[in-house]
Amino acid sequence: MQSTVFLLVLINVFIFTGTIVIRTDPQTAQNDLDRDFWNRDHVRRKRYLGLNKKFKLNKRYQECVGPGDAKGHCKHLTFCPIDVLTGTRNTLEYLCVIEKTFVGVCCPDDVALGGMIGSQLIMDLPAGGEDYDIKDNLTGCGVPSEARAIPGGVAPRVQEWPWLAALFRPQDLAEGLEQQFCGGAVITDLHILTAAHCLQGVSAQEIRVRLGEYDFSKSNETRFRDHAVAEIINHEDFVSGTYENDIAVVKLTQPTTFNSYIWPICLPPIDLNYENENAIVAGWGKQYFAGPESEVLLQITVPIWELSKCSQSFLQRITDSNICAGAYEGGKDSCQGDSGGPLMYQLENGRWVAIGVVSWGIGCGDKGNPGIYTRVDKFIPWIIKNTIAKE
Ligand code: 4AZ
Repeated sequence: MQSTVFLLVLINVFIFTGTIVIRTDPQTAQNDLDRDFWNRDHVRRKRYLGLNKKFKLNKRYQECVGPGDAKGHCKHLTFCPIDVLTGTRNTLEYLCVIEKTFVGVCCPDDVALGGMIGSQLIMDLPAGGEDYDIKDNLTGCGVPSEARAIPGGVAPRVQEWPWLAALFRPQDLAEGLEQQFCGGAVITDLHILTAAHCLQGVSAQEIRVRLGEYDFSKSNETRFRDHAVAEIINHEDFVSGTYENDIAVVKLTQPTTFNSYIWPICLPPIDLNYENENAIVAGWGKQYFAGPESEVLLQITVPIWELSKCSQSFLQRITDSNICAGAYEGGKDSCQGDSGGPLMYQLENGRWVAIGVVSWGIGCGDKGNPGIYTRVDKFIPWIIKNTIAKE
């Protein structure tokens, strides 16, 4: 993370090199009201976050045989792109029961994947359609912990980034080498969104994912959790020469538990235009090109460039699957080690969405060279296929 101003204040709100890094007192989460909140069913037991009681996941349940003897899975009717029940003689044959609660239909697999469009796909995720409901702001993805605090409870005073994940090699930590090699973003309790270039030639066994971390130098902080990795899923069309399709999912061996320090970010709505808007990037990466990494999570606000201006600035190909962001005057940018971390944008309803994944750049913070990010909304079908549709 690179920026230009210098250390100013250090009273629970830390300002590092122009990067405002905000930290909450761990004790604020310990009060009774907070505990009561975290113990409620919707927080502790839900794997994916639905924001209201009627929430249905666009998920494949048990295997079944659909119309035309096609292999399929039981799904909620609304998420099956063809109406299985019309034009079918024996309608009852294709009904199925979902988790002893709902009646679903046996949706043929090829239709369910090939035919899905953005708005249907997005329903699969914590960020799904109804989930953007502004009225229901106590639960769900992308809500910073201060907004999740219950009325009357002691809210953490400052914002933090509970979806920030750090990818590291345990061996490196033991040897006191740089603490982490890439960032990532929690999108479900089992899945971390990151960059494919971070994981080239890396095996699941050799890395861990640290969640809930803030300051690597403080080993007595108990809020972080280290997770082993079950699977690394790199985008199959990632091109190492050009960094096209620089996106990956890391699947944890065990689901994490959401709390004040670990919480998922939303995936973005499809096709929003972010040009000339501000976003925030956060990470433990280098503070300037070839400089030291930061032990403390840093963040910086960066304007999003018009794509046409951005592609004029680079000889390399910038596509509409990229977002470019960085201060026009230079000095504010992501840097080595921030890769894989999210470019975060706050929707009008207050939810944070991961609109980009830190991918590459020429140097860090150089005037005229913004940071290049993978544009997440272009990969929603891929993310779904490789996360919740896979289970
Ligand atoms: C890197 O090497 C890297 N300035 C990441 C981001 C940027 C440059 C390099 C953007 O991981």
